[in-house]
Amino acid sequence: MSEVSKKIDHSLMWPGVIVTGIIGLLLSLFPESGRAVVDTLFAILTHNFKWLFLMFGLFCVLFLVWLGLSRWGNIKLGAPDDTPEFSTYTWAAMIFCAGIGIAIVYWAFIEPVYYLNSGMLHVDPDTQKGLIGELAGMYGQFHWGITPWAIYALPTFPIAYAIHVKKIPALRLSAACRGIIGNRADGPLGKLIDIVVIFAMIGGIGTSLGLAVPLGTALISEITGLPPSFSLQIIVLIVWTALFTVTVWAGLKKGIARLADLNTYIAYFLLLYVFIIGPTTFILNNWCNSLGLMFSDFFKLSLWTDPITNGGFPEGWTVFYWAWWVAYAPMVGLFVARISKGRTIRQVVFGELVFGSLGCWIFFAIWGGYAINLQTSGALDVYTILKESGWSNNVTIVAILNAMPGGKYIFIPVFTILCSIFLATTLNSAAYTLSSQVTINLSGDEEPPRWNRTLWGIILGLLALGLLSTGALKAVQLSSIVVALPLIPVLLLMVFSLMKWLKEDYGEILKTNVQALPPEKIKPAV
Ligand code: NM2
Repeated sequence: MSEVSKKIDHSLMWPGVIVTGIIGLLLSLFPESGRAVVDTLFAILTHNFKWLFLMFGLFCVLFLVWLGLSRWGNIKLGAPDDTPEFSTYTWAAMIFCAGIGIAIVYWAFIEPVYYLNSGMLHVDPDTQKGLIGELAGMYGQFHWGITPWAIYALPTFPIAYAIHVKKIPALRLSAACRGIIGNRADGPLGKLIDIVVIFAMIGGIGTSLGLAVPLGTALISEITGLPPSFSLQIIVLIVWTALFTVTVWAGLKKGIARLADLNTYIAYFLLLYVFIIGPTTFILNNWCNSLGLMFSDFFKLSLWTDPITNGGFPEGWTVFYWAWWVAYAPMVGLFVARISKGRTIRQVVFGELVFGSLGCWIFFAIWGGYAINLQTSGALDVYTILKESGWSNNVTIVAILNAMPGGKYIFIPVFTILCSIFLATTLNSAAYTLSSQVTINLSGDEEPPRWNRTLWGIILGLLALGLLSTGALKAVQLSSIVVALPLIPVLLLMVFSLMKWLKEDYGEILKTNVQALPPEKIKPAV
């Protein structure tokens, strides 16, 4: 099919484009009132729904572990003779790279520094220094481990089952709800579901861009000596968006893929760098300890709402993170479903939970461990830097990086390249997924029209501009929280749909033959 003849589903595309454009513009024009609205909305949503986000996160873990271990785990995502397309290593690496970008680079260094003084779990940072230091390591492993990966994994199964077993030719989430909503997937209900998904993607990416641009600016200003002003942020954003737009326009899909590969090597290098310059032993001891604390307190951490003192920790961290992963879950789910044909449900459940968590844990163990050690060993008072810079994450990250041997001339420049490539690849896959969502009847290997991809890139840039204008981290966080809330019922609907399909297709077979292969012929869903 040629590019021109591909049709855009306007009723899906315009709500997202227009609303995002308007929000981006309003926030840039009225940053002061924008900040006030953001504060109120943030407080209302997180306070009223923190229980929901936390329970949903835990539900994802429990459901998937049950699914993977149960007899349903034997079911293959595909036809009986389908085999996996990729080796397990490549597959795991692809899953990790699809789900992880600039965010981990950003938070791994700075997140534990906040924890060192946060009063989390009512521990007093002044009198219980040892415990708070240990918890700082633990929380990183918790917030970037099993639960987030379970949130990512949840939509993978209904989508994979819909496309590989039911052979539904639509790469949309409404299609994966068919088990329950049937042909209403083609009507207004299906449309509503897909619009919710599009907003979720936009909101999640807004958070990523809102964090990445100031960090990129701080790094560039450190290298060039230019002051990290708002105008420099805008320049960075414009240059990044322009670079990205040109790449998309020129159709350099291969180029982006190669950049993504290169980035994994850069990340290995930077992880090894810190691991070797050390404190190597502390990093290992602290990691081991953090995992122990996390596993032992897993349920408590998962459900801690701080209902009496309402100190804001669960809202500002756990709830925000869960929402952000929820917002990205459809995008990652669509991707992982596509690359997992021929694997069993069990393999995909545990592959995603184990490899995904392990990847994130290593970043936090090494970079986070390094930052904790700076503080607890007295080498650098990172917390005071954070406080005195007016809670500027970026100033603090740069200070942490500068404290390393070779920080200024080796680590920071390479780190800047890492951030830029991460940003370009995230933006690229986001624009790509968004435009394939609004293109009608796009099959697995077709490209959505490039004007459409470019338009999404620009709209996302505009949203980032608006979020940055408010200058508030809360605005950036809210972007994910608002969109994640309506997505939760959609994800649950998909789960019910999956279970209904599994029971219909395999319920009888699995009663007599636990190691069942897929039935020769599964009733088509449409
Ligand atoms: N998550 C992993 O910006 C990014 O790195 C994209 C963000 C959901 C926090 C993923």
